[in-house]
Amino acid sequence: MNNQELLELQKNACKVRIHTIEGVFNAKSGHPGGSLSAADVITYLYFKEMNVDPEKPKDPSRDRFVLSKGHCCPALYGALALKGYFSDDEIKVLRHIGAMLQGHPDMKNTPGVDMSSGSLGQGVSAACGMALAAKYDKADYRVYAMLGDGECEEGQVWEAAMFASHYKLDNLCLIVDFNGLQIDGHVNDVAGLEPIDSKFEGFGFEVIKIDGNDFNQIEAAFNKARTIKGKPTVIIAKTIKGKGVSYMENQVGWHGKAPNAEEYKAAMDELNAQLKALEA
Ligand SMILES: Cc1ncc(C[n+]2csc(CCOP(=O)(O)OP(=O)(O)O)c2C)c(N)n1
Ligand SMILES: [Mg+2]
Repeated sequence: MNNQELLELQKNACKVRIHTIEGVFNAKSGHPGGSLSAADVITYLYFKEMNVDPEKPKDPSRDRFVLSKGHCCPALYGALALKGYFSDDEIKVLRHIGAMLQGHPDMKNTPGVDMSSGSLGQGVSAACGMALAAKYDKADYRVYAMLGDGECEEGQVWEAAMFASHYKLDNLCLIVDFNGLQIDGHVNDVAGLEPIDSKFEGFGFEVIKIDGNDFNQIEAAFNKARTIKGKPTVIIAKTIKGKGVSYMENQVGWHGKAPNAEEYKAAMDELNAQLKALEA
């Protein structure tokens, strides 16, 4: 990608992070850490990779995205708002009673959300079903699903992985947001996944490992994934949990906690400074 494209993606990712903090602060609850780690990949999907149109959120030919780690919806909502699926005002009432944007994605009420999720492990199975449906329909849309590394401790993920390679779902691309942390601590201390690449290879996947906070690597990975035929692809995206808000980075305590007023100001000051530097 050229420098201008890179800059636009970086600005959008920064805006997605600002929406994330804004939403979680106003909700007084939610999951900032894994939303911030995933913001770059989600931004890339909506602003470069996927064939989607906010004017036609149900277009049968659109690419699909399933946020299997549904608790990280503040980043998804941020990207959808930025893309024009709904107004920014919705972000400010995230998780409020009666509001459209709830604590986990709801496909029935939120334009742009292709699958309800939040029960870890289930979204990836739904994504497999969507990819198989595309094969039956001879449709050429692609299906993307993002999982957490902690989520990969769920047995259902591996059942879905087996299914995806059995049915040669080369229209399916999984992304593991490998930030090293889950709810209770380090993934390695809870139930380690390594070597995750040979595990997925053993399950019949093409495996691509990248720095998931680097847009050039993200682009190369998605471009390669589109060339893989006869098997599904997984992108292992090494990321930093809390990325962009320095006091949240790599801190397990920011998995599922809202910042207080002082912390909110510090986070917004930092992200707004990043945005200003990109806009300069
Ligand atoms: C089936 C299920 N069990 C438990 C939870 C509670 N839970 C929410 S987030 C989380 C940890 C997820 O860690 P990870 O997948 O690494 O997410 P990230 O680091 O990206 O936030 C857990 C256990 C859940 N949502 N679903
Ligand atoms: Mg994690």
